[in-house]
Amino acid sequence: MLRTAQIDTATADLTSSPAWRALEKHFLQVKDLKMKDLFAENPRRFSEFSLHFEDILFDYSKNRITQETMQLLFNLAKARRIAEWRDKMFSGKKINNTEDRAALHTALRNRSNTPVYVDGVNVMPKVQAVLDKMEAFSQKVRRGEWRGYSGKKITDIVNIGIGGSDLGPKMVCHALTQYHHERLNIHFLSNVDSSHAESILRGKNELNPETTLFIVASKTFTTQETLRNAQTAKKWFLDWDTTEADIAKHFVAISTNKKEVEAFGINPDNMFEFWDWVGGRYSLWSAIGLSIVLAIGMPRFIELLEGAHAMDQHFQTMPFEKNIPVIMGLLGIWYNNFFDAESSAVLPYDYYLREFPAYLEQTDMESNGKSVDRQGRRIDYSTGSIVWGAEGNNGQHAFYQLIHQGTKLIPTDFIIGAITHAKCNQQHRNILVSNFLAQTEALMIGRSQTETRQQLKAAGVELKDVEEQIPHMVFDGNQPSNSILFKELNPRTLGSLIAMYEHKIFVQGIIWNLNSYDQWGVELGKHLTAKVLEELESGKTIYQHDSSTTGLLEQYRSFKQEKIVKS
Ligand code: G6Q
Repeated sequence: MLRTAQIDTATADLTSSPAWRALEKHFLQVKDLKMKDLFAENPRRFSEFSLHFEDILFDYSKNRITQETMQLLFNLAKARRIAEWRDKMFSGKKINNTEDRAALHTALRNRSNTPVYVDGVNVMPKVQAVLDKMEAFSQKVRRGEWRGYSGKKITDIVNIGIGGSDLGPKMVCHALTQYHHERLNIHFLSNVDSSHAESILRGKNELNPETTLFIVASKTFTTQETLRNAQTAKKWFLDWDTTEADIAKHFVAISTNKKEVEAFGINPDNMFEFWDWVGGRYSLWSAIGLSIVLAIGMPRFIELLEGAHAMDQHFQTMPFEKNIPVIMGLLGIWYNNFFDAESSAVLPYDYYLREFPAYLEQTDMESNGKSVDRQGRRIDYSTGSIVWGAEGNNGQHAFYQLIHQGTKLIPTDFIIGAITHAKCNQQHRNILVSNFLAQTEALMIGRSQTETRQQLKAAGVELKDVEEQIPHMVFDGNQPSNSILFKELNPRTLGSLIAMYEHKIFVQGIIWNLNSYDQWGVELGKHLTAKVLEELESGKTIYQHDSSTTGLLEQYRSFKQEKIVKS
C-alpha cells in the first residue's frame, strides 16, 4: 500500500511551489480584467483560445485568462509532472495507492490493442475475451434467439446497480436513445427505496416476466442496495409461473466476484467479468456497459470505445498548449483555487444528455472530493469542485438567475450538438442554439447601468418611470464559460466527450496531489448503515447514538407503530 505515493513526495507541496506562487502573483494583476475588453482588444481571441478535436470544437475564449495566464498554468502542469503521471496511469502502474490498484479504464478502450501490463500480465486478451462474450450474448438477445422461460423473445432489460454500476450506463443509454434496438426497452433500478422497484416491476407499466432480462451489475456483489433490489426482482420473477431453473434465462451478472454471483443463484456462465483495476465510476467501458451493448449493439459500442480511445491518444500525445483535457483541468484549478469558485456547472443543451450532469457529479466529486493528499497529509488548499447542472433551456427558467446576478462565480460548460436526430422542424433547433449562444455571450458581457438605460430608452421606455428597477436590471457579466460544440451526438463523439472529462478530473487530481481513484467516504456510509439496520430489524437499541439520531429513530418507530395499529 501507498507505494506510488512514496516515490513521489516531491509533488506534495503545491501552494509553496514557484509555479503556484507565480500564479498567485499573476492573479492579483488580472483578476479584475473584463473579458469583453479582452475580446475588444484582440480580434484573434477566439482562434487563440479554441481547439478542434475531430467533430468537437472546444472554445475556451470566454474565460478570465490571458496568454500569460495559460502559460503559467502550463508551467504548473509541468511542475506537477502531469505527463509522467499520465504515462503511469496508461501503463498500468498502481496509481490508486491506497488500494494498491491500477486505474486502467483506458485499457478497456485500447483499440490499438497494444499490451498493457498489470503485475506483469498483459490485460488486453482478457479485455477482448469479455467483449467477445458480451457480443455473442447481445447478438442472441437482439436477434431474438435468447428466449425467456416460455419461449418468448426478450423485450425489457433491467440493469440493477447503483453508483458507478448505474450512472455511467444509464447516462450513455439515454444519450444514445436514437440508436436503440426497436424491441428492447432498457430500465435502470438503483434506489433501495422499494418505490423504485415497484415502479418498474408492478403497477401500470408492469413488466412481463416471460420477456424480461435482469442484469445484476455490481463490482463487489456485496452492495446492499443492489443485492436487495436483485432479491426483490428474483422474488417477483419466482412469484409467477416459474421455477429456479428458469432464472438462468432471465438473470445475468456483471461482477468481479464469482463466488457471490454463484451464491446469489446466477449461473457463472451468465457472468460477465471485470477486474479490480476498473474503478466503479470509470466502468461503463467494461462489462458494466452490457446494458449499452444490448441497447445499441456491439458495433456501436465499439464506436463509443473508439471515440474514447481517440481522446486518450489526444491526451497522451498533444502538447499541453493543444491538449483539451489538460486545459479544462487547468481552467478548473484557476477558478477553484485562485478565484475561490466553489462550484462549476455543466449545461448540456441536449435532451438526450440530460443525465450527463448527474454522471459527472459522481465521476468528478467522488474522485477529487478529498481532504488529504496521496501521502495521507491534511491539505490546506481547496480541492474538488462542486459539480452540478441540468439540461440547457430548462435551467434558464430556473437557476440561471443565480449565475447571472448572484454573488458567486460559477464557471460553466455549455454543451451542444449541431445536428439533431429528432425529426422535428428546424425552428426548434434554431431556438435552442440561439439560447445557447446568447447565454454564453450574456454571461460574458453582462449589462451596465448605462447600457440598461440606453436599451430602455431605445425601447421607448420613460426612464423616470423605471428608475427604481434599473439596479435590478444590471448584470455584472464576466462570468466564464467553456463552449463545447459538436457535430452530432453519436457513439464516437459521446465516447470522446466522456473521456475528455475523465482526463480533466485526472489532471486536477494530480495537481492537487490526490488519489482520485479511491472512495473511502462511500465506504463509511456502508458501515454506519449496517449498525442502524441491525437496530431497526431487531427492534432493539444496541448502540449509543447522538440525541438527534436517537430522536429520529424513535420517531420513525413510533410512526411505523401507529400505522400498524391503524391498519
Ligand atoms: C464508484 C464507487 C461506487 C460504486 C457503487 C456500487 O466509483 O465505487 O459508486 O460504483 O458503490 O458498487 P458495486 O458495483 O460494487 O455494487
